[in-house]
Amino acid sequence: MSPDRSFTLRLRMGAHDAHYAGELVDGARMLALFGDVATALLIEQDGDEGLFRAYSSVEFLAPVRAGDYIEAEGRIVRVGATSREMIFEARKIIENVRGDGLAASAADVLAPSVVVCRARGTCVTPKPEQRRAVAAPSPAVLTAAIVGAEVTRAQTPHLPITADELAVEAERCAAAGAAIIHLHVRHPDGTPSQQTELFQAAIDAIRRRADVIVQTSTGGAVGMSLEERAGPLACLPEMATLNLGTVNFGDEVFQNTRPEIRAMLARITAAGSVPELEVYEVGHLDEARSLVDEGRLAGPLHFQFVLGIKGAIGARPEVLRFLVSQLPAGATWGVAAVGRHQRPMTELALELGGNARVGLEDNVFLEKGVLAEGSAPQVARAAEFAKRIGRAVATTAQARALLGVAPR
Ligand code: KMH
Ligand code: ZN
Repeated sequence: MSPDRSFTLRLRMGAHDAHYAGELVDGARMLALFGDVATALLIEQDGDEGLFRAYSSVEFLAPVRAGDYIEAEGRIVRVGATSREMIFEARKIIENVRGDGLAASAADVLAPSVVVCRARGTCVTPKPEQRRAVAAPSPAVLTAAIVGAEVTRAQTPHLPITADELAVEAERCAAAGAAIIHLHVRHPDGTPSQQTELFQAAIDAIRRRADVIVQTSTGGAVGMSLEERAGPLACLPEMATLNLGTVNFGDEVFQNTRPEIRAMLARITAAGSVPELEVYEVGHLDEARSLVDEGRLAGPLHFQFVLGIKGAIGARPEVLRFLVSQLPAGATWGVAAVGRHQRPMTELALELGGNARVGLEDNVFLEKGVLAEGSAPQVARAAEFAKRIGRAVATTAQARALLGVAPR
């Protein structure tokens, strides 16, 4: 079973489940549901029911009463030789409405659903009982967005600006586990630029220090023309971003009209660059499908879910899960979440089998109130997390193979 598959049970809590006063269902009932979910996951994974060994955390977050419908979902997040670590979530999707003047049968569908319990635990399938070979999870591709277009030296003194500074930071990030450097450049005064010459100088400086995939931005900064934004493509970068739609970007508008998207894609293709498809809203996935249907884009498709930009889609676990559920078959994906969302979304993406982008472009902090000393410490933390959950960190060569970037 791939680490991005889940199993879900939906059932109604009956009067016989209500154990406490006020028709309250005991928390242990949720754990019994997780036990059945875990068993199904183990059967899919190993062809055996396995055994539940331990919960490492359980949180009860909202009451469950007789008459409620519960949806219990689990997924395997780490596969060891015999251990299978899992995460679980139980949600209330329908509840009876109790109130004066209401019929006893009154009930509501809850939208959004209410999370009633979350847990993490480990199951074991002894070797002799395992009836299938365990497929190794794919290595995690880490991207470092080391500068961006918006962050200023006033916000963080650790922002690299010159070609040499960008190259030193790229080398540190590569050593920490990054296979891709998402690159913007700046004029000497720190203002954003899409000039070919500045990109070429930065790419050359990076190449002298590190073997990484350089992915140039074609987003540039809000307000730049299409022509200006295409500047780095003259450097024939290995990868380039393709922004799939117009969104509010804070108080500004990041414009990517449909004709502009098509014109930029044509230039990316002409440069021989592999596009990374930047998704800021759900409909952008449909735009990618249109580009495939129109014969402008061919697989393997690689998506980046950019979450938490003010005015666009939020950085929440259920949002990420939904976006992943809408991916075209065979696509690879990553998450770039901004600000305080960077760490939790990175970790969820890695648990769901995806990839992640960190770096000062999206978040200048390492911890609350503690500036990151460059992007490398954020990369190192993501790499440590990936290894802790049993995923290797992709080398640059592995990332090229996974993303369809020609070997250098
Ligand atoms: N600076 C943002 C307006 C990209 O690199 O392609 C757009 C951006 C996306 O950074
Ligand atoms: Zn960018």
